[in-house]
Amino acid sequence: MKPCYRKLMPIMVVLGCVSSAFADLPGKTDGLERVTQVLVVPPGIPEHQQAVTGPPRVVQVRLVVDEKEIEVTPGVFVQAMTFNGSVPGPLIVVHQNDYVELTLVNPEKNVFLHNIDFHAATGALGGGELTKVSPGQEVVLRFKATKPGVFVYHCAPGGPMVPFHVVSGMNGAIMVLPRDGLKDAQGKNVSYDRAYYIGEQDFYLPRDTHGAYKRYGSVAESMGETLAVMRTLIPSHVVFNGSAGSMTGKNAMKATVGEKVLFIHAQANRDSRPHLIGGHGDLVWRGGSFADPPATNLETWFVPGGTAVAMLYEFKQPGLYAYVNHNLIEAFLLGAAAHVNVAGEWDNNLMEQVQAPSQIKK
Ligand SMILES: [Cu+2]
Repeated sequence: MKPCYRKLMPIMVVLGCVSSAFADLPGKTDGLERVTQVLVVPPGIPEHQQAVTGPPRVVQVRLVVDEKEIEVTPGVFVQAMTFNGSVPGPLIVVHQNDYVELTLVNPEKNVFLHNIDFHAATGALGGGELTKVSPGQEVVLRFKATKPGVFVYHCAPGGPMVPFHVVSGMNGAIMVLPRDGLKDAQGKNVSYDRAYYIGEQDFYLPRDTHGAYKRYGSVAESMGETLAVMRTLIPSHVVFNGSAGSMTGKNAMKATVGEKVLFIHAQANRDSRPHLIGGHGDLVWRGGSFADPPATNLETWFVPGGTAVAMLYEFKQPGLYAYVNHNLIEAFLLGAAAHVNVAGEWDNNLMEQVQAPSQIKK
């Protein structure tokens, strides 16, 4: 078991702890160790241990709401609402029975009221009831992460604002690891060498009378026409990590033959069906639950809307893999596709081009 995979994930920004931003707050957690988790931009995941010993800890995180414009595809923009400026919001990683202590900040520059509903939390609409912050306010919520698994979080301010904020980008995920780490289908310990976090986002961008996507000056200005497109249930874009191409070409994920890679796939609003072209879901924690044995050797796995799911695959061949939503229209026409560049030695036993394309023999 690797205590920390800082060395294995050079592309993922890892920073030290900054404890001064958080106060020691009173409550049931008196006496527990408090740590600050530095959140990173997806597909990166925060520095963490895969298994821990000792008592639960209080993990302090900070999410700042940022209402900002994002370029979904070249020249096409959405007035997005985000946690910490990215779509999806950053992944939080804790262990079962740790306490998550979130500071949610809604800066004065924003227009809307926001909050957060953690599917990993118990009570008060996942915390949504206790975290409503108007522009210029901040709030602190503490919850105990009792269920192991990967879970969605999202903004849920009420009424039509719930889907509007979610499909404007206000969603993310939290991974609650079992304290002794992940287990395979036989109950044996299994670890990962890398992990990537993929947030799938459906956008509903209005068009003008010529069919071109409209660009708005603010979220408020875009709201009426966006809600009208949302009511059709037909997304204009389905993308990974906020924009088409955010994880392809030079932005591809990386791995090496022999590495076990954990893919955490979240979709807060709509069903998805990830598939690794040329690979498999060696272990798939269906519904995101780490309390149940993982399914094995799946070709495609299901992510019900409002769920995060974890899949682990050990790469066996080098080359370029496509990681897609296997609704292939959504993958190839709407944007839900990523790449994994895998280094290593080719294994002719697993696959070989026996004869190159040539003229048909008569
Ligand atoms: Cu919101």
